[in-house]
Amino acid sequence: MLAGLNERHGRGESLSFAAGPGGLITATIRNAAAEASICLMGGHVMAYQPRGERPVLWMSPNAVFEVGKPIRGGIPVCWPWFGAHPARAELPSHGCVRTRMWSVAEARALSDESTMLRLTLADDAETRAAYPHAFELNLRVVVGRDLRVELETCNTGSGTLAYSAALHTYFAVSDISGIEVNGLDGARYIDTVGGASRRDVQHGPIRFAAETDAIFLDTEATCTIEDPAWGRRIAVAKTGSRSTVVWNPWTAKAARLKDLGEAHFAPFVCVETANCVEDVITVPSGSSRRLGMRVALAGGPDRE
Ligand code: TA6
Repeated sequence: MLAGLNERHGRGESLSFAAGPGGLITATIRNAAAEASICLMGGHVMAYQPRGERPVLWMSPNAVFEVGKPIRGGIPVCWPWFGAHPARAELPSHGCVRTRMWSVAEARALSDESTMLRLTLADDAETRAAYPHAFELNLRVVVGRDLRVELETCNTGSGTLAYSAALHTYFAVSDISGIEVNGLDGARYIDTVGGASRRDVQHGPIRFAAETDAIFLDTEATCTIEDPAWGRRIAVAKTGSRSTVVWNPWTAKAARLKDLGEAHFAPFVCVETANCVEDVITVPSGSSRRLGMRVALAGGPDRE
């Protein structure tokens, strides 16, 4: 399989496929602007690092790399539900596609500084048992000076699709207690810490001093992660998304997550480009919708 993938879609040094962590087939992209790795399981962007910069995405040192198990870090693709399934507790959290093997549909060097990989996943008996609809998902990843990720949902069935989705991105930061997230001032949100569902409105930047798990609704805002200790700002712009989820487990929840651990809650923050809760998406038969994110580094407060 690997030989076939490299024959059909390999692009020399700039894009190759190999067995990655846990033997999972992983695409490695290297171009003049950046490096990235993408696991075919889950269509999961695991790493992204512009040349001369620190890594932008974070991966848990205790992440599990096994077929059928979600990967703790990078950009998990949550679809067609977000969080716990609304009616069936036995189904996995965050949908049924982040642990499935996706196929490589297209690979292209757009320039010597930009490489595109498109992965795809269609419904099968397993997905239909959890979500009884026909669909085709396309995940387009463009790796360059910035990172663009777009999840396209195509309704290939006869009925209307209704789904929630998220690009559940783990961003690498110096220390969660020293950063802030801007862009959501005035946005309505649901505080879901401890299973709550308390609604409120955000005032000013989001700072972190405890478990934070907030679903911001009806917002198309670009968020920025200000990291003065690293002198950098990560801008997360989005298209086709009306929800943004901001999450850090802090100590107690991190300790309960075997693939995370109490010692590792500080170096990341999740800012997730999503459509969930009342921002659920409906797609008529034969139509499609796209959820997109563009991640770019800019100078932080201390850098030009
Ligand atoms: O995005 C926030 C959240 O829904 C949290 O409640 C937490 O459960 C996190 O996702 C991670 O979920 P996972 O199923 O990947 O452990």
